[in-house]
Amino acid sequence: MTSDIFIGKKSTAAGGWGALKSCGKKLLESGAPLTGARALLKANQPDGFDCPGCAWGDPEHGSSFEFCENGVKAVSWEATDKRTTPDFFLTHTVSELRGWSDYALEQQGRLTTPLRYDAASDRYLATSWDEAFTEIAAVLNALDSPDRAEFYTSGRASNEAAFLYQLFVRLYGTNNFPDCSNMCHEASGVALRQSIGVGKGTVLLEDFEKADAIFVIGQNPGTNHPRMLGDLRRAAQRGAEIVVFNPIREKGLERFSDPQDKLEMLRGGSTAIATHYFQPRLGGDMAAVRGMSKAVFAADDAALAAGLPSVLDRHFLEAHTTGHAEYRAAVEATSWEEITDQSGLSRGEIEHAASIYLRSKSVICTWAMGITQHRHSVDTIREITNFMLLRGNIGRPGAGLCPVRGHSNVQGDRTVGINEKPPVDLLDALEREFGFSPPRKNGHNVLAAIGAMLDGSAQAFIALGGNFARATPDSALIAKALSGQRLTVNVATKLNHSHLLPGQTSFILPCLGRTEIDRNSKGVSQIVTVEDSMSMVHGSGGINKPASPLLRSEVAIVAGIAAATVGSAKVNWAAFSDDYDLIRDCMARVLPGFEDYNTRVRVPRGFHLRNTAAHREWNTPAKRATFSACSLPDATEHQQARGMEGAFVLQTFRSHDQYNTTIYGMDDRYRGVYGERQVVFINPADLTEMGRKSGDRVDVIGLFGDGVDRVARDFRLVPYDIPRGCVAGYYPELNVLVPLGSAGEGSDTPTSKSVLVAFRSSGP
Ligand SMILES: Nc1nc2c(c(=O)[nH]1)N[C@H]1C(S)=C(S)[C@@H](COP(=O)(O)OP(=O)(O)OC[C@H]3O[C@@H](n4cnc5c(=O)[nH]c(N)nc54)[C@H](O)[C@@H]3O)O[C@H]1N2
Ligand SMILES: Nc1nc2c(c(=O)[nH]1)N[C@H]1C(S)=C(S)[C@@H](COP(=O)(O)OP(=O)(O)OC[C@H]3O[C@@H](n4cnc5c(=O)[nH]c(N)nc54)[C@H](O)[C@@H]3O)O[C@H]1N2
Ligand SMILES: [Mo]
Repeated sequence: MTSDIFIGKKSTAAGGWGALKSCGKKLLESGAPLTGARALLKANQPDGFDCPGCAWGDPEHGSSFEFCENGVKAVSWEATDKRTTPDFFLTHTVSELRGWSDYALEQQGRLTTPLRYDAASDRYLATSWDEAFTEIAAVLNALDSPDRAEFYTSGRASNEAAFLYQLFVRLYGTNNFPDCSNMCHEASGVALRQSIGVGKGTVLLEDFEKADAIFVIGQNPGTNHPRMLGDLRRAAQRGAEIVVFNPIREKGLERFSDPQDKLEMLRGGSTAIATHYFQPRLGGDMAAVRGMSKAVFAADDAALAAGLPSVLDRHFLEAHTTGHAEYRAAVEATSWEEITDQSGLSRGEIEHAASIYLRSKSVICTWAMGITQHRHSVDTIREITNFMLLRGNIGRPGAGLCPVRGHSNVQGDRTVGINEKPPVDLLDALEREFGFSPPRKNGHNVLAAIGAMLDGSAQAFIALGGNFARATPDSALIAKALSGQRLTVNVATKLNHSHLLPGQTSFILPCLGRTEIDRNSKGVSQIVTVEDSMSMVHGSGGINKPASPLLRSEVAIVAGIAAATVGSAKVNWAAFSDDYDLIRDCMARVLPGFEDYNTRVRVPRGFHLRNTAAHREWNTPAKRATFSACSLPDATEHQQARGMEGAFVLQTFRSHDQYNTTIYGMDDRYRGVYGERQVVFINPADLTEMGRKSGDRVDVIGLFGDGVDRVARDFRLVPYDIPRGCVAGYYPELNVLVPLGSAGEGSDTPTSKSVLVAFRSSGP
């Protein structure tokens, strides 16, 4: 890697020719351009598969296909011709592979064969499915309590696989369901349930066609939800105001050329997305939103004093909410000094943002990880909800709350029962349908599971997808936790670092991806189902030939482990795995809103799961939308950093060339960084003040103050448009700095967007 070309030209607009060029390149690199291209035409189309890229909704009247550069990467990543065969494992020991990068491991291609770890040779060796299932069952059944096993889920698993998985685990006897959503949108679910009685967003895709203003807070859709840019672009073109809150100026939020718009592409044109761009400090959004509410209340006072109508939706507040007066008192008790210091925005900026809210009849607010991965995320999301309630912006067309989910089926997995705190109704329904007593005690989330693995109380770890070792905080401790297990099992499509920390008995079980044809014993191809961010549930059927004849579907693998472990007296696992319609028939009886499931997922675009709040029915204890009246956090990390010599607050985010822990390439085109991931974005004035310059190499040191040494070595400083005192760099390389002990209050989500750090020169 040459040392002086890593910062290059930033793209002038997201999408456009750069995106098309990148797509062609990805398809060619995948080694399967035809499979890839054919697959793309079927992504997010009624008779194709659900794109494994993100959870954004699909349009009602789609164009010939929903183009998306990062969808192309996700599809070609899976459709690659490369294979990680048993021969590969004969040539490389596990210790050697631990020294490889995330990128190099997944570059080896698709896993082809069930593998078992052989400690004597330190290698993974080919094994049979039967041996794997028998051994896994033997270890699970030898544990002295089912609560000693942890069952992780990553949000790509289909509804059918996830439903069978939770059924198996509950029959086995535990609710230990650490789930990727614990590290993702957990705070959204918790906060929304408290405020509006349902832990999901209230909008549909068509609401984006009707909104007068869309507030996009703490989210980078140009990279992580590119199809959302199309909806934002159409909204901007018809005059809706797009108001962005993001500490970093993200290219994808500024301008977008839609590769589906031939004229725009020919003219090299692009559409401005953000009409207003505010750059709060990290963790400053709750203060910013409170400031906007303060401005709204002031505008209301002024209107009433002038004999004009109230600017609040007083009828809605009266008929549908509780706690409004207490909230108003809390807002009035918060000074502008506190608000501006914590948000990092001026009073003028906040009042300007509030004026947009006030002149817009219908407002949508969307958010993602910039909001959910802080200590006070639950309070922040409740504050956003407060703000939206003031003018009745929930439960009518063109308005509402939209937490934009991450993994393509993370919302569905929760809906069908992957939940360490299961609702009583679900357990009762399982009991009725399958005739057993599910465990009633709450189980472990991600952080509790890690704690149990570290203190030895958990002894088995099974992962339905994902990359637990790299996605979680404090990477070094996680390595210890996983390798100390009696059993580790990873159901996966590609090799990753989690597989290289084997417990005493360890298996890698290779599965079909979503793009692949899944045939049953009669040769009939089966579909699975998924739920998107807008609660649309629809079918997904693969079209590519499986990467290896030995692969099994996630459903079949779960059924195999289950049959061997808990037997088939209560559940006919073999029948389920041979006919997913039978699983869906059970789901229809167990899950509310899933009636006629098999019929309704087969219509184009599927069906919508009814959202009570969207109909202004409030499932809260007060049976009303409930304001929260808490105070701002005492000191966010950026405020703490000010009192500490050389301290900064770091957020860990995604480059344009990665899918979580999967690294597609070394570039971050929209941010102008090429061929390098070990970078830290920093304000130029901070750089100068430290006596350093662009490209300097530094070690980043954690300042959590719990006595644990945390260092990320050899990172390069990149001057960037980011507030002073705030820095940013990529996940998962920086996860070594995220402390296990720092978690969201009420959500228990690692605080990946507010980590206290300092810099020192790196060694030679
Ligand atoms: N191509 C691609 N698509 C993906 C993924 C991927 O890795 N690659 N991951 C999927 C998953 S699982 C998820 S959860 C989503 C993630 O989607 P995002 O939430 O967009 O992901 P991040 O890259 O973490 O980006 C966080 C954004 O929030 C901003 N931010 C950080 N802290 C703050 C803050 O305190 N306040 C505000 N206002 N903004 C802040 C950052 O500057 C950044 O723009 O994307 C999903 N889709
Ligand atoms: N510091 C920091 N940490 C974070 C975050 C952050 O922003 N900053 N974000 C958090 C978030 S939002 C999330 S969602 C988590 C993600 O955590 P995970 O979901 O655990 O991680 P992924 O990187 O998505 O998992 C990638 C692996 O999944 C496997 N895989 C891919 N497709 C399939 C499939 O179809 N089936 C199966 N069985 N396996 C498959 C492949 O083997 C691949 O290596 O990370 C969290 N960690
Ligand atoms: Mo996520």
